[in-house]
Amino acid sequence: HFMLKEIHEQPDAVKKTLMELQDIKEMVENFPKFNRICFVACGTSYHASLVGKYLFEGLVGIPTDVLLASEFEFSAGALDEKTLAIFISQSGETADTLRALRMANETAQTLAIVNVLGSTATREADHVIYTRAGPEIGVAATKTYVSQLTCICLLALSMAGEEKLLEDIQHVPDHMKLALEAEDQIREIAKKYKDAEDFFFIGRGYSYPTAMEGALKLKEITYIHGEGYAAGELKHGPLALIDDDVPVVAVVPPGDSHDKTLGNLQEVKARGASVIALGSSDDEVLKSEAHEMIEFSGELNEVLSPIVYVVPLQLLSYHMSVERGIDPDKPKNLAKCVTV
Ligand code: F1P
Repeated sequence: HFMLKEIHEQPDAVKKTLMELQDIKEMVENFPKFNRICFVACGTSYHASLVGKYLFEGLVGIPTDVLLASEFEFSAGALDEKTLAIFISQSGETADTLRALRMANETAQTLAIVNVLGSTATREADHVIYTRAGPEIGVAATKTYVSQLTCICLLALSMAGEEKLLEDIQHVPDHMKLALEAEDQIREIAKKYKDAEDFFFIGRGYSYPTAMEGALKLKEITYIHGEGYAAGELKHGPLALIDDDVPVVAVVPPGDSHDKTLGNLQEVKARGASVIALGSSDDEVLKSEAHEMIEFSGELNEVLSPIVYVVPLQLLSYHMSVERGIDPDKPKNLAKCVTV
């Protein structure tokens, strides 16, 4: 399958994206002082944008909105020349994204982060960064997502002058290779849970968009209902849906969000849920709480963790899709590029 091939190409895709660093630094040097960032995107590209909000508000200190392109005309508010509107799109041809880009071009500075060379968004935006993941054939986005995340990190870290994290990000492809080694374990997990009708994916902070992307991948190629939820929101209603038939995938890297997510994990376990946890191989407490534990190096900074932690979630959906007799390269009702 193209999808599996592209999942395995991800360390190389990120390596290519990392080569954009010098160009991004030069672009940033010539930027005026922006007082607002506004990300606009659809689908998987929207989840990459959500990570951007944590980076720009947490590290650069610029107020940042993230808008679904289809909602842009209703909720963008006032954009002016001090706003940088960032359009994230694999194809650069998604109709909703292009419509929003054209509206933003009237007032704001626009930047398109796109994979397909010469696509419409790259011709119409004021600034362009290419993700350089190579052509993506799989309908469900995988390697272009991690390349988008890498681009957004390079941009935010350059604007924030975070030199240490810019060094750390060079090691991300190695962390991704290690994550891919969990494939046999993930195939077994996929076999075990393939008949579940509902899944929850939970995380906090940088891991919340990862939870949403895990749920979207599941919906796209297995047709199983998956909810991506901020772990702290569970107690505001959705806990009522958790019982022993609902597996909960918990994204729990070491860092600021760790202890609180662990608390939420205990809440879902108390309702009988099976917990599939993603966390550090040093995390003995998490291991003792989880029914299944997918392990990562503890050295990885939480800020960079979204690029790596999504990998086993893509593999999980892929293998569940195959186990259910579905062709993950031909998902029903999903086109590679949505031009309407
Ligand atoms: C956005 C998107 C993809 C998804 C599918 C449909 O596309 O939602 O994330 O995988 O292909 O379109 P794009 O604007 O990033 O090209």
